[in-house]
Amino acid sequence: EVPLGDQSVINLNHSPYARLKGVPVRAVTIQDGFWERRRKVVFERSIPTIRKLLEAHGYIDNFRRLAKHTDVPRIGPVFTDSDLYKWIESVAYALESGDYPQLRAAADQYVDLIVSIQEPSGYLNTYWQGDKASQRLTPEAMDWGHELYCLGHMSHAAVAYYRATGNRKLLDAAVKYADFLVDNYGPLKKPLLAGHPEISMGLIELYRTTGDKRYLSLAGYILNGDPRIKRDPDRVVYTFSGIPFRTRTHLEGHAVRAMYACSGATDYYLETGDPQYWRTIQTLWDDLVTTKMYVTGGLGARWEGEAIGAAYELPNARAYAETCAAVGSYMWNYRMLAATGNARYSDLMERTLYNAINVGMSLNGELYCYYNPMEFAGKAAPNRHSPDGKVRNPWYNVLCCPPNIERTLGSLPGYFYSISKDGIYVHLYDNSVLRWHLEDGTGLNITQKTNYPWEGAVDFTIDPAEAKEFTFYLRIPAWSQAAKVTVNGSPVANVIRPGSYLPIRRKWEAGDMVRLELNMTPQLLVADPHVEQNTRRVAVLRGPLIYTLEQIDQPGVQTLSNVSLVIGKNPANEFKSEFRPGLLGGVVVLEHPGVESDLSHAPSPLYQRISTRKEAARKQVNLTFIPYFAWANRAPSAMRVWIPYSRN
Ligand code: FUB
Ligand code: ZN
Repeated sequence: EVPLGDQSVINLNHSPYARLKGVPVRAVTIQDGFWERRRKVVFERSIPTIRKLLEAHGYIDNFRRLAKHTDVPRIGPVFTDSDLYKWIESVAYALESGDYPQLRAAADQYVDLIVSIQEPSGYLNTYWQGDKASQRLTPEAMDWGHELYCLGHMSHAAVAYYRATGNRKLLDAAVKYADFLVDNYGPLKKPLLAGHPEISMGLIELYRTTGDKRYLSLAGYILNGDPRIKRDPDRVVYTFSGIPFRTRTHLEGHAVRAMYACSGATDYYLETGDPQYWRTIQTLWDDLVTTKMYVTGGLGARWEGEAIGAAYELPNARAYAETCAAVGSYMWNYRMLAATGNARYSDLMERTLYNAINVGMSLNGELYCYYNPMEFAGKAAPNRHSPDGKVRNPWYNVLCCPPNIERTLGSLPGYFYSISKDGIYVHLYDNSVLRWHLEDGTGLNITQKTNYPWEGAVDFTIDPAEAKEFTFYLRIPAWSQAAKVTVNGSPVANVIRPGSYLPIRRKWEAGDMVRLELNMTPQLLVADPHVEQNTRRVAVLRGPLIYTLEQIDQPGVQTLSNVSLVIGKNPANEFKSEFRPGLLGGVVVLEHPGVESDLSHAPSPLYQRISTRKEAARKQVNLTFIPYFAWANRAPSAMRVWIPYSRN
């Protein structure tokens, strides 16, 4: 049995540079509400169906063929082992929140299968064992072969499964594999290279779990790159590895790789306090939020190379915005939050979680987005993710995204609170009960009652085991102007600053009540003028949710792309918000007046003098916005996040 205190998503209990420590995933019970409904879908539909599909597509047989020494060919891309590892990690988190005997039995079996193919040396990888053994862990293979990437995911699964169940078979296997690397690779031995830098996060969590510092050193060595391996400059960009991490000045290359590298580097900082790492990480974070991020929190502008793209290159229809990149950003921001206690990171986590990650799984939990456009024409051309151009699909040969969503939503209770030296931080709002304790061991329960994110009021009951002075840090999201906070009915004396944690320090007694009221007035967002596609366009935000127009909700509109919003002096007040229980599982929709231009007249010249152009006829329309995460859950329909506007 792993001590409960060590069962957080990442165990920062002994991390010297972590200002905030996690709470165990098991310490928070999320109750019926927004996230519990999504998580039920994950546990009851998504995880079981992905298991069936992993079986049906032969990804588990890749292990069985080695276990049974058969000649059947290996199936799928080089990194399919990681899909099973992420699936096991998701099951581990499900087990932190409930009993899922079938999932547990299946995961136990898969763990036995996995460890059964481990070589005596410790090496374990279905692609590189057998006939390819002689080519593995060479600089060429490590560049694209995902050997270390798979070990990284194996480590996460192993640690999570060990924490959730006490079963350490997979952990022992991950340790054996890591030991093999430590014994044979590194500064004075053979060189290593991470073609996908997931490995550093995995090794550091292995260090946190075992206390073996060699894994931390190995992670640092990999983050530094080994100068003995000469790299093609393009690959240095694409893989976000192979040169010292601390020399990076901007985000570039493959978006998921960059986010995993930044997460691993922040883990390294949390353990070592290396100031050069900290400077680099901050520079890269600023680069993300000032020039390279979609309004949903997603990132990765380009289909080519699944790449981040240049500053302000944020196309709407062509957005790639892989779901995994959003998951990577969420993980990175959680680590930044732990290092600083700064609400700008938890604000971004919230934005990313509700929008860029949440959109990745359909409402029924069986279809997934790999790429996440901000605009959609109603149908897409066949593409590498879908032969019929569908945005949501049950299966992808490159299956990275679905289990990434599963493990994130599975582990969600672990992200609600953090413990600091002087009290407790609350990051996320939803119906829930925390049963944990302060740093000095004083028992503390906190209950949240809310209808968030549809309504902005959250009621907390604070129940310390004995009357105790400590600080309750309440996140005031940057999107909420004029938030109100009361304690036992009286307004707090502090100035309430959006985008910060409100520290409420007092002697708390059992039954104390805190009420947070956030301002849910819809807001219109504009983009930096350098984002050319969004010139004279607005996006709609209400609470943590980005909204969008789907053609299917606009009966009076002929063509969604001809629509614009007509905004007055105080645009926010012109929205009508309404909860529709029967729509998309129950969502607040926003209605706003707009116009549709009639551009259906006979073709006009491609170019003409402005004086000869006829103004298109315009008709008034009522526009209905739905939350972005819920789009593409009905019949195929055009969609738009950024809407042109005119002033009335
Ligand atoms: O390379 C492994 C995963 O597959 C990446 O993280 C995804 O972007 C996809 O390419
Ligand atoms: Zn992915």
